[in-house]
Amino acid sequence: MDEGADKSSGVRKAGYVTVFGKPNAGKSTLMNALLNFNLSVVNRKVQTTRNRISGILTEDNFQIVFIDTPGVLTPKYELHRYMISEIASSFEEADVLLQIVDAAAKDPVEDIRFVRDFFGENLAGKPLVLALNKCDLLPRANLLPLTGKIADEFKFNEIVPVSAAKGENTDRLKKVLVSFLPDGEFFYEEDTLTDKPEKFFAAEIIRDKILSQYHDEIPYSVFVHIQEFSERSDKLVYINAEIIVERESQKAVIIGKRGDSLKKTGALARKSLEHFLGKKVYLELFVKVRKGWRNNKSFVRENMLRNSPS
Ligand SMILES: Nc1nc2c(ncn2[C@@H]2O[C@H](COP(=O)(O)OP(=O)(O)OP(=O)(O)O)[C@@H](O)[C@H]2O)c(=O)[nH]1
Ligand SMILES: [Mg+2]
Repeated sequence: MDEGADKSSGVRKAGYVTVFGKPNAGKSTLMNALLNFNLSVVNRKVQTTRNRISGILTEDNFQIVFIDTPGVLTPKYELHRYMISEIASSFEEADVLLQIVDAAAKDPVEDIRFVRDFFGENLAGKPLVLALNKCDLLPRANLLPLTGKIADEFKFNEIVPVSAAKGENTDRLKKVLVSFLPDGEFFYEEDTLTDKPEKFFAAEIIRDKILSQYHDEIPYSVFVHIQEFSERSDKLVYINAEIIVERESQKAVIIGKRGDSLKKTGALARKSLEHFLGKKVYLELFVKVRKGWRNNKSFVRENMLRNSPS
């Protein structure tokens, strides 16, 4: 098998790889591991990723444009329908499909089936690779029987066991993906990491702090809108963001007594933003209520797209 691009011939390979699977399977962790950069937000909670997010990996003779996607779920809200449409559109542009499953989940075979059935025909006609993730949590003796069972039930071009969190076997996965890339010129400059603007990641980083700080409905009910993102100098960025929630009671929780909770969110977010942007950040946060926004089609379409062009 031809593994990787042939250096001596100078032939370049380039293509899009869509990473998809159930919520919390480790899609964002895996993309970050392959990029060697924490680009996409990772969180213990499900439904962390809501948009498709490109992460570009360029090495000597190949360029992979990874598309991290939201977890596949039965949609209950307009927001979910938007998330599903993001996954579907990233299948269209994909050259290789990379399904990922949590190997340590209760029933990984059922999880694979759920996603395969959900998209059916959309998955046909392209190389389909399975990353069997979280192998660090799986007793060694269980790996072979599980791989065998999956290979019996489904058609995959390759099944690669990995631990995205520990970076185990991700080099092997990368080689497999490169072997399926078409020959072609690079899409982006070699030092490009993503096609999403910094402003998008700023909103994600702020939302991540809220996901980690709160439980129940709040993580799912929060939308972060960046009102202003301006470089005040080459060392300082000013960010003004609105945290939008669905109910007054959620607003009160996010603000907290004397604004303590919001201050904590702000301090944590500022630290991560400074790390991500490599600059000092002056951050202002405001909390607003937009009743039931998750089920408001025009709000979802308008704001998800406005936050996340491309
Ligand atoms: N032990 C272990 N944990 C992992 C591994 N990969 C991811 N995780 C953890 O699984 C959780 C979910 O990871 P994410 O990368 O956010 O999962 P996702 O599939 O992008 O989730 P959504 O965006 O919500 O669909 C996080 O707590 C990760 O740290 C792994 O290989 N081993
Ligand atoms: Mg994710």
